[in-house]
Amino acid sequence: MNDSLNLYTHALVRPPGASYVNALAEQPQPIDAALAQKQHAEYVAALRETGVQVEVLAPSENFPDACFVQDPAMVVGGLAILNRMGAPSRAGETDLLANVLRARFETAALRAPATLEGGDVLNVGAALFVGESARTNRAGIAQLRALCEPRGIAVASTPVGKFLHLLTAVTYIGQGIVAAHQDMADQEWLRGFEKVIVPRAEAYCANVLGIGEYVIVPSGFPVTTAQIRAKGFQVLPTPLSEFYKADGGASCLSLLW
Ligand code: CIR
Repeated sequence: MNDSLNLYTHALVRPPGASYVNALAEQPQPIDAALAQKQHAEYVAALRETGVQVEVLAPSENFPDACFVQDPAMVVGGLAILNRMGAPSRAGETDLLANVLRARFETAALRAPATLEGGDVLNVGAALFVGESARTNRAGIAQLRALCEPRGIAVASTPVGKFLHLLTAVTYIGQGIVAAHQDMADQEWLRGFEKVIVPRAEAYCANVLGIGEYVIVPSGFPVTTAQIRAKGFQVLPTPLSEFYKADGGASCLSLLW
């Protein structure tokens, strides 16, 4: 089993704009855009505390969900992959990131009929586990596999069931340890991992962001936070209530490499 840390050095982020109040949400509730912007700034401060270099992109008013930069593109094995979003309202977000990534990386774009969002990709270093979800289809997973396997990165897939994305329910915090929602933790494909089991009452805290020895977690989830701390990680609790309202968590707000 892989026991490495998530050794990222760079993060791209995009603060929410005023249009963020119209973000997609499974159970919509009023969003405070100004508070979301303040929380995003605190999140950027937490990212900087981990030591990564953070590039802050301009907010997008045309795409209310564009702060969730994890979804439209990702960097794997030195290749920037331009995803094809499963949510129609988010389709244009990939183009917003394409030039930023083309300036730095070789790029490859997924093609129709593929759909794949970065929130469905659990990166554990030498392998990716990809969720088959309402946003990510089999063609997307097959195209991702064709790009990754020649680069020595294995791609396995798993259904995400009731969750929006795979990372809604399970995230890799490093050293062979995942944070896994209690309803996901028994899955066969997670057998080789040590687990922080996230109780249903703290479900939002299954989506955490491990960077080196640090883990950014949403504030307000003491049971999960204590378990992660007990594994020896430096925990950075960060208020994310306004992102919770739009089904986005700590990992969704960064595109890392
Ligand atoms: C959406 O429904 O697409 C956004 N409101 C939330 C995206 C969260 N992203 C993620 O889990 N990677």
